[in-house]
Amino acid sequence: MKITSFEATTLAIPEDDPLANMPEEAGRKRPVVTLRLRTDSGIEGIGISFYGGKMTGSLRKAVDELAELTIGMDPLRIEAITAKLRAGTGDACGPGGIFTLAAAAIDIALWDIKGKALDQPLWKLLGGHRDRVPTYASGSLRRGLTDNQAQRAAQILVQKGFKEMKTQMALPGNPTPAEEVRRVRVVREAIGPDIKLMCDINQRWRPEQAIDIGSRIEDVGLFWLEDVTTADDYQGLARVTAALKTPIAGGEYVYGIAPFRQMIQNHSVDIVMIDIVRAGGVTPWMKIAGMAEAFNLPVVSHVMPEILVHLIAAIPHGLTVEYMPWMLALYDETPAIENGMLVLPEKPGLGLKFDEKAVAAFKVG
Ligand code: SMN
Ligand code: MG
Repeated sequence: MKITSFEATTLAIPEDDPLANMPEEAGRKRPVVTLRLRTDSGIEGIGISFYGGKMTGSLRKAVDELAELTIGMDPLRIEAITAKLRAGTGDACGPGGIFTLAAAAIDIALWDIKGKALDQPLWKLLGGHRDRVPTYASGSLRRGLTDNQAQRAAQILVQKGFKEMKTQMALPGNPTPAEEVRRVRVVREAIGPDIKLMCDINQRWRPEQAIDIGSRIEDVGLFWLEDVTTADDYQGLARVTAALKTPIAGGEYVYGIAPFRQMIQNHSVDIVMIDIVRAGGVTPWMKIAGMAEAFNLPVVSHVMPEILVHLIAAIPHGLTVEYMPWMLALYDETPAIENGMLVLPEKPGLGLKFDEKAVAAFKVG
């Protein structure tokens, strides 16, 4: 089989909140680059990338330039293609940054092709550990909400059947530790003791602040506290992880494979969160997951549940899938949630098809 052509598209997807209907800012849009990789066998693989922000034009250009290099290659030889992409950039544009974000779109599309060529869903190709995985509602219980709004949103998520959900601290303004603590307690009270509750700090605290506030809320029983300080302060993270009983999660901001070695060897986190786009695709994501397994650490996903559900289901130490609904509108069908669990698709590859009407409506380039 050979790759014959590709088509990249730049989209702007509305930033709505389909889970609790409390969007942060009406009308705001999130830029995304999608990729279709076509082969001489008629099989087409789909990939996606984002985090380009105001540099999305550059990301799109990088996807176009890297995809061009794959023309004529066998899509089943994913490592050979990755090596060509790296060599093609003179090893000068990675591992962090746009090269990795763009390479992720290609790697994802290649795995979609492989699944379709072998007529197997991706989660089975990668290990097939489970056919259902826990999932948690994300994106709704944001730090910008008032206590009342957060309470209402949390109750809506419980009513919708979610058994796990994530909120945020590091509230806007200059909150006192007591105000931070109050917010997470408000959310816990709204959902009761049996719902798993995670809390994301998005790198906004100092390590000392994380230890102070984290120790005041041990009784809230958080399932994890996420990105408590700067993502590459591996020693600072390790101090927080050692000081708190609450498990510390991190890794979504880390690019490529090698920095995870520092994160894991330094005991910076109890739970390894791997972002598929910043990792560089399915292939590096699985390698990082293997590293975590060797250190007896569970792995969790970051955004794009429609894709990440495959990876968490594939491995024996996958903990839960972040149900961040940002991109669901792009596809004609996405995995169902039954009894708080995501159900793995039986269709080959990613099991996803772009909804052509949605793509046309969001297309900006
Ligand atoms: C998050 C950060 C950036 C983009 C999407 C989501 C957040 C999360 O940290 O973990 O959901
Ligand atoms: Mg996060």
